[in-house]
Amino acid sequence: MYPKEFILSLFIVVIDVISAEWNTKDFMKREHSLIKPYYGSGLDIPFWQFTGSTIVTPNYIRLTDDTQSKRGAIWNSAPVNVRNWELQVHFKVHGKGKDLFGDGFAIWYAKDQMVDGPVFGSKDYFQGLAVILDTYSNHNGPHNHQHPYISAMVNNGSLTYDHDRDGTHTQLAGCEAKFRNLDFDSHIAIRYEKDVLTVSTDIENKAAWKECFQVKGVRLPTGYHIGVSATTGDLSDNHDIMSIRLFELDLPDDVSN
Ligand SMILES: [Ca+2]
Repeated sequence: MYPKEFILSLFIVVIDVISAEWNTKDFMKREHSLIKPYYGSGLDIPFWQFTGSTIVTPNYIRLTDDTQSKRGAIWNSAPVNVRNWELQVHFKVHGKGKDLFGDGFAIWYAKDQMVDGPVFGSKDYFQGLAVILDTYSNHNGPHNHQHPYISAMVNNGSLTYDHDRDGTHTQLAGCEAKFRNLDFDSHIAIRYEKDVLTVSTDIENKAAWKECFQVKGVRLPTGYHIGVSATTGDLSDNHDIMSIRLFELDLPDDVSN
């Protein structure tokens, strides 16, 4: 007969293995992740650079505060050489505006980093992927979706992001998502697996991912950079990032004999 403690600890180990299964298959890449405490031993954040209005606090990184005409960004200095990945961003968009607020932020997987510009704080005619969390509708005509709105755009450097149309003519897909001024944590996951792009949110306080959209046949090279940028204009909001985690996906089919 086993002592009670042993059985209990065995039970806990089994529970741990089940709950940790996701983490043991997919590996968080420390050099592409940004988690607390942000600072290393010195004054630099290892692997990350920031620009513009960005400030780093112990608990969050504020890309813009709730004032007009700000641009801020944070970029991962290490190029991503992982073929299949999932990027999870814990964020908070909040401000005093009840009906008028903006402009939003963008999560990047792009060739150029640290280049200031008009697309939610980063450069236009970019090369790579932008997942845009747009809080303000610039569109004056009849609208087919509400804001806040999440969309994805892939660019080879030839396309411009058209704010007047909220990027609708260049987007791959999108979904409405009420992610602003929430009292609980909000997360977005961008999964890029075998040329399939899936964007999901966890913004309903359910600790579960809900698919926003999925697009097949998305071709992205390796070696680009992860970044997040935000902007305010006439309207404003705080755009805060709590964490960024990049996981390398361990796909069974990748194992070749
Ligand atoms: Ca907009």
